[in-house]
Amino acid sequence: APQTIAPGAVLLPGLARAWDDALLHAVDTVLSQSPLQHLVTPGGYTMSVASTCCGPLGWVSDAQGYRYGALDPRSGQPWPAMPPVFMELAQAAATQAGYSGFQPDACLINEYVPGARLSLHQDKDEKDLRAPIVSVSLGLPAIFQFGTTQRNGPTQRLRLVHGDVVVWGGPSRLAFHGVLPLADGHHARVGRKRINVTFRQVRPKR
Ligand code: MD3
Ligand code: FE
Repeated sequence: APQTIAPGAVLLPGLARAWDDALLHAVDTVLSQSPLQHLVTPGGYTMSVASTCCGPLGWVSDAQGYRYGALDPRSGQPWPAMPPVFMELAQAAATQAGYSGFQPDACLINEYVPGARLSLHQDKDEKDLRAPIVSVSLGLPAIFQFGTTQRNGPTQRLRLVHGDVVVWGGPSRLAFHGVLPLADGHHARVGRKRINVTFRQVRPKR
């Protein structure tokens, strides 16, 4: 059953578990076209998380800064298509969380190996901040940290396991969030890693 974890943020425990085979195949299809890479931040730090994208828009980072763009800068080609199973799960999750009409145009795939982490940040480069972000966790469990719209506000921790889906909308959409260093372990379907897939609506809808 859906669980509200913060204003506008809804955890759908295990929703993606029934789809995991199809999701993991879809991840492999995307990675075969646009492999994972460790992005370098505009400040010159190489991220411990490896990432790639699919769908009309992808997340690009270089000396110019961060932005969404239609082309994978490595190939000069459009990002791989969003696999249908991704779109179906993202829309089902948004609907179950009470956000109708979710039309994601960007999908980020993040891979965490043991020790990888994501420091506290806000996602605010999407034009339509009324749309939620849908996140799907696969593989090893992670401790997710989230706070308020103020960097130094109070934070909560949430353990996310294989198949969990969280829909972050409303007042939680601009909350600071991050992932603590991944603990070592082995997952029967995914191996020694965690895969997180996020769906975003970047272009304003009309
Ligand atoms: C809460 N990824 O890619 S997903 C990211 O587990 C990112 O890989 C994390 O943060 C991960 O930007 C967390 C959950 C998530 C994504 C976006 C959010 C939570 C969010 C935006 C606002 C509030
Ligand atoms: Fe984020």
